[in-house]
Amino acid sequence: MKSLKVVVSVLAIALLMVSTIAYFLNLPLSGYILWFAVPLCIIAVYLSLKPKKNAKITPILMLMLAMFSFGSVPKAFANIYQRYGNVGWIYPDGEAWAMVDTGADQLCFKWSFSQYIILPYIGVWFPIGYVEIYDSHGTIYFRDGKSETIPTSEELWLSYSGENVWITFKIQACYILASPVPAFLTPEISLTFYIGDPPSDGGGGCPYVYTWAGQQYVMDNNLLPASEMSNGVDVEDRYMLEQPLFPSHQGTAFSLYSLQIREFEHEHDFIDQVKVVALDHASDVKIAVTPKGEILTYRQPLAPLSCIDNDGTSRLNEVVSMDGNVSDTTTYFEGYPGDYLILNFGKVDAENAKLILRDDMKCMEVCIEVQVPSQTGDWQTVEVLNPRNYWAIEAVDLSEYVVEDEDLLVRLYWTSPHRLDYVGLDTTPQDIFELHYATLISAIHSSEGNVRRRLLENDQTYAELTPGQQIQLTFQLPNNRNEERTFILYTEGHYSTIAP
Ligand SMILES: [Ca+2]
Ligand SMILES: [Ca+2]
Ligand SMILES: [Ca+2]
Repeated sequence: MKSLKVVVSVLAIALLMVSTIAYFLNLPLSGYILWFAVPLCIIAVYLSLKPKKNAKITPILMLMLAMFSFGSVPKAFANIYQRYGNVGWIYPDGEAWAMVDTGADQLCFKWSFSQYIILPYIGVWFPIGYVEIYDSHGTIYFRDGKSETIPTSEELWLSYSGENVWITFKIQACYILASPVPAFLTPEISLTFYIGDPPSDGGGGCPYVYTWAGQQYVMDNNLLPASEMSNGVDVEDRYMLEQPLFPSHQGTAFSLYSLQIREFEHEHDFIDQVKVVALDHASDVKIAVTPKGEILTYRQPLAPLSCIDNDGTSRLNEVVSMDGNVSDTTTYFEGYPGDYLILNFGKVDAENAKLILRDDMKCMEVCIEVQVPSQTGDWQTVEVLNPRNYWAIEAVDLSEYVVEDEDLLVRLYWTSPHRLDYVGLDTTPQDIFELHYATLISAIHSSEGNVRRRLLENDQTYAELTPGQQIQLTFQLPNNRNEERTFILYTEGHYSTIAP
């Protein structure tokens, strides 16, 4: 026992010395060496205290160290829509500041921390932190404190171009005294920007859903679009997630999934109920949901034979493929109130006729009306679509409007501005899929704590969001045993504009 203590102590001291020398000579890997030295130190302290009465203190010290290491993480958020902006965060004795200038295609990240030496503790300072800059497509810049020394102050400039992305600047600089007691810890500082234009909804806000994409949350789309016309009455929303949603925790039989609902500005959201449904299916089957909540499967929709707008111009090229790029007007059709498209799908010799569309641009008024010819030779509206801010796929079941030996004609009528990227008709029979209702495990509101109970039932007991607030939802689902998993988010509630 005594020899073990000697070996551990000698090894710990030796590693500490090597690491100290490496640190002050600015050699790499001093952080890695300390990863081994610190636990050895703790074990050595424990072994030497064990025969004495104060041995019980050691586990408490270890627990304290662990608690400090996993302490809460302050974050600064910024939703910067203009072409230039900055956000800063100051922590006692530490400072981080970030700036995005899309005009000059430049990012700047600046930080400074002071180094402390607290006597009488003897030890070394070592950085276990990191600096990271990532956008919603991947990492732009990364430095790891374990393999190099992170400077205590730096001004970093990077060239960058791109729009409509989130950029997060993160720094964690932990200078820990290599004794069982942490002397100085700077919690992670995170600064997040949104680069791009504000959502094109005429100045109003609305709740947005974010999905956990493995590394960070990514913005998916706005929720409850029909609330714009509901005058404060609850509406239902069924949204097939467009962005990837990865498990935040993968178990052997069950997995956890995490979503966030955020409100940026102007609106006061009242969310009565949220549910997530997972649909597991083969990879050659696709899923879409109708505004009424019917789940339709499709495979290869047929393009219309013709697609003529109200000026008599063919718009087939714009709507024949899912390639909508907002900065390329040849990839979509943009309609304004009173505009329409008449689609001819020819004779449909099948029991199913599922119209699959992809559209965007949320608006304050009633939206795209889907119409078929009526008995009187007029057009009758069979469904109303409420497009969202970003491209989303929707479906309308037209099976009952198919007339044998007659061309299937569909008119899409615009009552407010929207873009249409794609429209096609799928006539395949319904495919099989496995449906799972997810269990809501928790719903953590950014200022009110767990609001899960309020979101379970449609009972007019709401979780409310005001600008700057968010709710983090965690759902549990059995693991997917099929090839693909599609998620539908159901929300029920409404939002109203806060008077400026
Ligand atoms: Ca409720
Ligand atoms: Ca298109
Ligand atoms: Ca309700």
